[in-house]
Amino acid sequence: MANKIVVGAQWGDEGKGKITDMLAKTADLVVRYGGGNNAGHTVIVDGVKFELHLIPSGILYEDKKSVLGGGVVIDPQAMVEEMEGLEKRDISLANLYISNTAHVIMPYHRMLDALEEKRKGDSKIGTTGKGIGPCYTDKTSRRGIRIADLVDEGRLRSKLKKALAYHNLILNKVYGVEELTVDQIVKEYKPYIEKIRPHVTNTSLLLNQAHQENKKIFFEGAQGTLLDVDYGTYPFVTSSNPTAGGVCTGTGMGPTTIDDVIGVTKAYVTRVGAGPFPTELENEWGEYLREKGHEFGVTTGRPRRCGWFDVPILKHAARVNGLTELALTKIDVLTGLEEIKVCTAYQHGEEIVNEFPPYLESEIPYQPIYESWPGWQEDITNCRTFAELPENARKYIARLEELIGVPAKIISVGPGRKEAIIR
Ligand code: 2SA
Ligand code: GDP
Ligand code: MG
Repeated sequence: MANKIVVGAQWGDEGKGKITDMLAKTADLVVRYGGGNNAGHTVIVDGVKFELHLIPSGILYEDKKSVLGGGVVIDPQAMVEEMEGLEKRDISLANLYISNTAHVIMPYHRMLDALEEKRKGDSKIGTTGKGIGPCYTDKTSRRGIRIADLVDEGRLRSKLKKALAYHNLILNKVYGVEELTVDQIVKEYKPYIEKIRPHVTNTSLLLNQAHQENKKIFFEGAQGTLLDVDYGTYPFVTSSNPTAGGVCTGTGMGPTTIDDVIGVTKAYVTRVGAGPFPTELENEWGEYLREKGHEFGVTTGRPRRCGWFDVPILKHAARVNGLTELALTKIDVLTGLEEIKVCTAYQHGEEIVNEFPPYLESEIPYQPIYESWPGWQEDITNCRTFAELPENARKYIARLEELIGVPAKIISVGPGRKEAIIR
């Protein structure tokens, strides 16, 4: 019984939701291990679209357990809105489990996210504004409030009092904003707490017991490798570890319990938010990919920046995640192009750089070195075997596999659950 991680190999939005949903059919549990409602995972089942933010994509299967691990940060209001939205669409929440050690996003986290971005001006990160960074900051500063505290009013009040002693100073003295009170927050969160309470449990225990019983567990990554706080384009990153390493700390499962790591990558690259992006196309080709690929944020609606495929990024992702296979998505978006470019290395002044540099901010730009491949004109969305793909699409995929050194075992040719080639 193989336990698998589905991890974003680029800057997020690679199609992790779709791939998780597709593979979840064979899993018993689907688990989120990091991030929060900054994520937006799209799943299309029989033409019906679901946009998930906090709840694992496995929720769309009634018989799978959906688990939010301790590494996730949970905004109670967003959580309840998502739960109610699913219930309205007749999706059962009976198999939803929430870790008692996950940290809670408080109103002051959302406020600080917005205030800090505004203060940074031109050097802002371009966050989703959901309070993710300030919540993880409180976690590591040992000021955080966890789900186990949230569901115990006495503990919640005492922890809030301590947290507000700090945050009101910042809100009031630094930003000139009115102070928050414990009563105000408790009153606001009370209805959400009651809805969440029945789902709260020790998810590390639940997962390890499931593993002992040979159940199959899928870990659904949020964001992507280059948004990882350690292995991404720091400081233009999120505040968690979306990489495979985050699974262990984010779920309480040991590394020896994991068998496969699937790196999800688009056949081109997108990024939403600020920060370096060597292959970005700020021209009609970038516009073409954005329009044809519908590249707009699922959580914020922001237009995504688009560019050509970047091999050094994928080699980096293969290394830091220990990828065993690739899921190559949105290859259908490239249909119709005469020429497709692939960045194989960067020119940095006089130097040729073959590996993704840990520090991209430089006076001297990293200029992509491209090789060009001829495109194809045939519609590929109905292809279900590799052999059915046009010759130029097969050559493009084979070249990417050769350059990255990891096989593309899943090739997604459309957004729907069935639109894929499995090799
Ligand atoms: P944050 O809010 O603190 O995590 O933002 C920090 C950086 O992380 C990026 N980030 C994302 N990038 C891609 N997709 C994400 N989810 C949404 C989606 C994004 C949206 O699925 O489309 O709707 O805009 C996501 N979440 C965080 C963010 O852009 C910052 O660069
Ligand atoms: P995630 O955050 O990694 O789950 O990805 P998002 O849902 O944010 O963005 C991926 C988008 O691409 C969604 O709109 C998906 O429905 C869509 N998508 C996924 N795979 C494919 C594919 O192979 N082809 C096309 N055309 N769209 C896809
Ligand atoms: Mg997304």
